[in-house]
Amino acid sequence: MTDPRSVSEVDPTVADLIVAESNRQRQGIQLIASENFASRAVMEASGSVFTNKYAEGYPGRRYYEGCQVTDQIEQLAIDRAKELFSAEHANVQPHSGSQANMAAYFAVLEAGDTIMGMSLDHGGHLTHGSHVSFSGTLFNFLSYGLDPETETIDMDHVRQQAREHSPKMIVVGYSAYSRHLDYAAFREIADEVGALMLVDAAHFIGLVAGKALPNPMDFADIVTATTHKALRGSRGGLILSREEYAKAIDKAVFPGYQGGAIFSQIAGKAVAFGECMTPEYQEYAAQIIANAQTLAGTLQAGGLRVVSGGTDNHLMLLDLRSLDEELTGKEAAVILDEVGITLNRNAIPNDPRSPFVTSGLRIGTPSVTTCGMREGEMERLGELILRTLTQRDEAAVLKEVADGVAELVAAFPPYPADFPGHV
Ligand code: DSN
Repeated sequence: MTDPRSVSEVDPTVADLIVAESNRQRQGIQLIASENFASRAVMEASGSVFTNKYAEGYPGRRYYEGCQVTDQIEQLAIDRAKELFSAEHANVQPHSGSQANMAAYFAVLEAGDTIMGMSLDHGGHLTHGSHVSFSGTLFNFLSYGLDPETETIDMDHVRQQAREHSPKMIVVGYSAYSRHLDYAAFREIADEVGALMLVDAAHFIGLVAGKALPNPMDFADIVTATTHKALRGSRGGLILSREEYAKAIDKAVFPGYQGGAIFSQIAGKAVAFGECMTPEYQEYAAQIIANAQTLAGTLQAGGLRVVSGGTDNHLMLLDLRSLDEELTGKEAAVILDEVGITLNRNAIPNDPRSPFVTSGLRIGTPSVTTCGMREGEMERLGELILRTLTQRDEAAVLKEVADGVAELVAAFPPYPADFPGHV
């Protein structure tokens, strides 16, 4: 029999670290745009006995025996994903968003092919062609970005570049862009030049699931995503596609780029997809955007420039130079973390500073919305952020802000006090 003792009995060092992390998450305001608080049901499923099962292949076509139940959990996750996103095909095995992108690219392209994607420093993702990622070294990626005046995606440049270079694929999606994506225009350009259209919806797939944003599957050939951001599931990736790409995608995920899938995470994905089908989740998704818009408006009213002029989704990018030319993203993020507001520094478009320092901050509202915060709390939070940044040398002010943060988190905890892992 396996050791039946709990982690605190077997390994107090690890148990203490779990408690410390639980306390860190609960005792601060979590504003990292790619994070969330998963439900107890998601965590139970992703920490379940499915972690013990090896199963390469797909339901009904495995290379191992004993997959009767594993097949059911994977098929359930697939069926729910297809229903949720009106997709002809779903692959729930990718271990991460980056691996979902890698498998999707290699399912339909060859190394060296030309792809277009949004540049990392204008809000794209590492896997959209950055030279430090496999994407930029294995493919000929061409970048598009924002119009300097409007700070929205320069669709004229996208069209012109596509006509000039005839890419085989156009990648649409972001990790730090706050405006709507014009899927219809991207589709038209892709069709004109004979390119495939892939939407990397990792950041906003939860808002799509909650019907708060349009469904990219209505336009794209392939949609890649993660399941642990606004979607609030277990950690991992997802690929949705039209049926004609199904076989190639499945083959690229396994055996192309992964071995056995992680069935405990797939069980967590299945639970999360089920949660996303409820009216409560739809309300939650709409509230994420309402909260982001209120927070952005409060920060703008306080003199902080929001890149692109506002937000249509769950995130915003702040240009700190509008408050203080000397204030870097790194310094601002550290000071805010010290008063209990956790977010990440982020390059702003054409940032003169290095990616490690930056002139910007990125803020997202999925986690605070899970905690039940609404517009009133966003106004309060915006004031706390502004006070911290503008009066960062005044210890008494920072103490008041920390007290304000403590009041907010006490009123809006992510989990009940008796939640497993808490003490
Ligand atoms: N780049 C991560 C983020 O947006 O935080 C997600 O891959």
